[in-house]
Amino acid sequence: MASNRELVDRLREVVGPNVVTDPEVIASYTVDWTRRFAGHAAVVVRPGSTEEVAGVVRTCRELGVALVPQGGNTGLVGGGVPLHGEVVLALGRLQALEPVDALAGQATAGAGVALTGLQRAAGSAGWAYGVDLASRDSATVGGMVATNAGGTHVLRHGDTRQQVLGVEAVLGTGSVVSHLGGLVKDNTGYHLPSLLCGSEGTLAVVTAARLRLVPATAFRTVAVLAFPAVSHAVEAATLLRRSLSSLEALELFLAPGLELVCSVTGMRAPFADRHHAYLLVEVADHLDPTESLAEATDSVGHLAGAVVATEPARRAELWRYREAHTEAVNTLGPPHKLDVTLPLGSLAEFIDLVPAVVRSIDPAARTWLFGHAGDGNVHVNVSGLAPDDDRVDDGVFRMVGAYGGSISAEHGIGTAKRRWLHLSRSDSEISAFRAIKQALDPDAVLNPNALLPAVGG
Ligand code: 2HG
Ligand code: ZN
Repeated sequence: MASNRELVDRLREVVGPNVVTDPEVIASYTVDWTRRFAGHAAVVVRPGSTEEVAGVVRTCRELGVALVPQGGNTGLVGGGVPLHGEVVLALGRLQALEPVDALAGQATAGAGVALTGLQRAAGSAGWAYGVDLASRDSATVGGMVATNAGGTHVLRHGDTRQQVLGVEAVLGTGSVVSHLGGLVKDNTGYHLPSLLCGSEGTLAVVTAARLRLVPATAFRTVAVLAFPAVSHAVEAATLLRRSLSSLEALELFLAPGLELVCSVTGMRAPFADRHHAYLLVEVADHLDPTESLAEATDSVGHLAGAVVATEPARRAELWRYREAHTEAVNTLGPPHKLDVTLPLGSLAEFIDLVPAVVRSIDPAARTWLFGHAGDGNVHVNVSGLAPDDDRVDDGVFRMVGAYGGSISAEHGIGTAKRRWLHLSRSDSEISAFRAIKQALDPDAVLNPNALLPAVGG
């Protein structure tokens, strides 16, 4: 094992002054956004090109030092922080954003480009990017590919995997794979972009991606619908999916979460009365979809109230009721975030039952539920637990498994869920994962604490 001095000197040969050793600067790279996952590092390295990333990976491999790739550090499962003193490979300097290929409707973006930067570039070329999420100002292209980020528009455009036509990446061996031509039809063997999407930095470091863009729409309308029960909101979501081709988002939140958001942000509640469940509906189209949204909403059963917004500032306000859940829950201390998917037929039952299951494990814990109703994806946030107390995580994941759901819908496995991977993946799938890891990262240089369960653990 190399000494720290040797490591720093060797990394400086690759990236010059972009090796950070100042503990105060390093501190922001070693803890995740929720503060649940904190580690330590002696070195943060900030390469400025794919070649430099390759040099860093080769150097670390040679010296037997592990790396944790990090984008905007917006991950929620502890997959991007150095839990055991790994070198942090910070990719924020990979800012290249080529002019949008307006003819193809595609963009090539460096790993460090923030989602808002990509969205702006697409918009100024008359296109849009199909993925959107609340952490858009900090989340980066590399991190979104590595975690196969989902977000609020999966219903219409799919997750990140469905946007990625090609990637450039550095494998754990240090060799560079690059396939950024953007051909839509290209059946020439294994599809590495699909494999690397969601691989959480365990197989390769993504340095750039070729992304498909989607049509930009001129009109957008947002409504928040109120219901007496979660099952009514889920039924409404299905009806709206069936009747509205302009549907872009279907988001769920509940009364306690809305009240917390209002008390943290100072916003007024959207309705004078308290309702149990709320569905945020967004439609977008080339022609104004407001009328068709109103018609579809008319046939929704058990509707207890509706507010509608077409004007951008009011639309943003309605979105804030839903998107501010994350920051509001964070004010209660580091939360446990259990991002799960249920088969739609069980979603309402699960949401109704899970707070009591959590309370039965820890009476002091509080459960906050919100998510993406159209995808069956609910974010079970639990406050009032010690960061390393995972009894509630265990109980909820087992419940999800029993319903035939997934223990990770869109945030990944990271370190938080690796010991429960077997609830969603069979032994032979996990063995196949290990064989792929062994082939692309034979010396386990890349993100050793994420995704795959510890051997014997
Ligand atoms: C969202 O849908 C994000 O807002 C974050 O996926 C979810 O904070 C969370 O648990
Ligand atoms: Zn989400």
